[in-house]
Parts: sequence; C-alpha cells; structure tokens
Amino acid sequence: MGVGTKIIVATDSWHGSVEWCKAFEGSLPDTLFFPWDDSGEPVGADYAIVWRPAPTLFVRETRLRAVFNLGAGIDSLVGLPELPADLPIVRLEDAGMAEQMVEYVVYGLLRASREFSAYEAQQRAGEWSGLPPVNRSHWPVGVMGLGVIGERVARAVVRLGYPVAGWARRAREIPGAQVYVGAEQLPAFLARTRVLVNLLPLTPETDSILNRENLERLMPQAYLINVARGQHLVEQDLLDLLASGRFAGALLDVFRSEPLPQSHPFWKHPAITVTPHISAITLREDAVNQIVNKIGKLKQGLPISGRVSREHGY
Ligand code: OXD
Repeated sequence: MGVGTKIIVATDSWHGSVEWCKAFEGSLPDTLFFPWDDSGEPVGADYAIVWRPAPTLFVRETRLRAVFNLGAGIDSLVGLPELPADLPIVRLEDAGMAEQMVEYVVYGLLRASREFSAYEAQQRAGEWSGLPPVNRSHWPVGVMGLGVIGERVARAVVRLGYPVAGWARRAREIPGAQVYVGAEQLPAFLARTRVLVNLLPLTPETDSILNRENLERLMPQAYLINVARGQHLVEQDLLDLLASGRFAGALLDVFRSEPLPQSHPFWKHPAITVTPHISAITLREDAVNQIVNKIGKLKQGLPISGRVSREHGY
C-alpha cells in the first residue's frame, strides 16, 4: 500500500527537524513525516512544516500544496525569493502563545508602573523607602497590532484597570479599549500612550516603525515593551531617548541581531531589561494539534483560518 501523504519538517537545525518530526509522528493516518536534510534528496512532499527553513526547501520540494509555519511571525519566510508566489502559507494562531504573551506584557507593565526597577536599585543601596502608590490613569497602555495575540493582551490589560488603546490596520472592537486605525491615527494613538506594547507583524510598512519620530510622540517617561521583532525598533533612537531622559525604560525580548551581541549596549543599560526571545514560546503539543487539524481540513477541501495574506505580508 502506498503512502497517502508526505510531509517535510524543516526547522533551523537538523536536531529541531527530527524532534518536531517525532512530535508529529502518528498524528495523521497514512502520512509520513521526513526531517529536512540539507544534503538530502527530494521526498515529493505534499506539505511542509517549517521554522526558518533553508530556502532550498522550496527549490527541492516542488509538489508542496501548503506550508505551515511553526510560529506566529512569518517574516523570515515571506522574504525568501525561492518561495513560490502562489504557495499558501499558514501561520500558527495562538497555540499557547497568547497566554504567555499576556503574562510577559503584564510583567513589563507592572515592572514599569509599580517601579520595580527603582525598588531593585534601592535594595542594592540598602535603602528602605516607599514610592507613591501607582495611579493607573497615569499609565495608559497602547498595543500596536491587534491580531489574535494582540487582542488577548489588550483585553487582559483592560481587566487590570489600565486605560488601553490599540492600533491596527483595520477597525475592530475591543471592549474597554479605544482602537485607532491606520497611519493617519498613529500620532494620536502614540500621544495618549505611556506604555507601548509592540505586537506588530514585520512588513516593509512596519520595519523601523519604532523610530525617534514615533517614540517621541509618546507621553513623557514612556516605557517600551517589544515582543514582536527587533527590526521594528531603531535601537540607537531608543538609547538616545533614554539618555535624554525623555524615556523611562524598556523591556525587550527581540533584537535586530539574535543572539544579542555581547558588546551591545542594551545588556548593561540600567533602564533596559533584556530577555532572549522567550516572551511566547511555541508549545509543541498545541502546535501539533493545530497543524494536524488544519491539514485534515485541507484534505477534505474545507476552509482553514491562519492563512497568510501575501499582499499584506502577515
Ligand atoms: C513567533 C516567534 O513568531 O516566536 O512565533 O517569534
């Protein structure tokens, strides 16, 4: 009996591809999973499951019907010239990431508004003194990017009682939050925001959007939480705004160059907290279930969510 479906699993390392293959093994009837091997032969795969794959994947595997991305951001995929223009891309939706992102952003927000870095400095100086209590109305939060994850973050911050606004390309409703739409309303969104949370997809329009001009529009003593992509932020502009006292601090999970180079000034900056791209890690079981479910639907000719718009780049 022949094999019905072949799926190639290609991540940024051989080990990663093998591990993901094991996780998918047996999840679909009549289906074989193959780990990507840089020097291997074509397997004639029907689907690819990828995370930052080698571009040659799309040259070698010419029968692909769809590619599933093992993450929410597809910027490393859509930029590949080898990627056929008509190949459907499906990204991971939530899959356990929204909850982690909520936790991370709430941590950053409370760290800023409850002045935890000031208390850490006081502890190092052996100083016992309370700062004035937080007044949430002084800490308006602005969420850039209201996809599945951004919306969950905005809703969670609304529940904490902070003033919340969101900014997105298209209008939508989030109870308790004001939604600003499009480039025209970006200045007004920034002007009412003190804690800026970036959850935008990386596209040519959003590349370097966190630049001096936009960051200067934020309320004084602003705080940045960047959990999207390092390329959104002009890093020197943030450093300059911190040096000038215009900005209070930043919690950064993503960087232009990852791992963050040892010599980078962010490492030792007293107002910057650095984490190594861990704000929301893909959970294997959730990702497997979601992708398997979608492949099942595609095979039956049913519609699926999470299809990337090649026109918009996310
Ligand atoms: C993602 C990421 O895009 O982890 O999912 O950065």
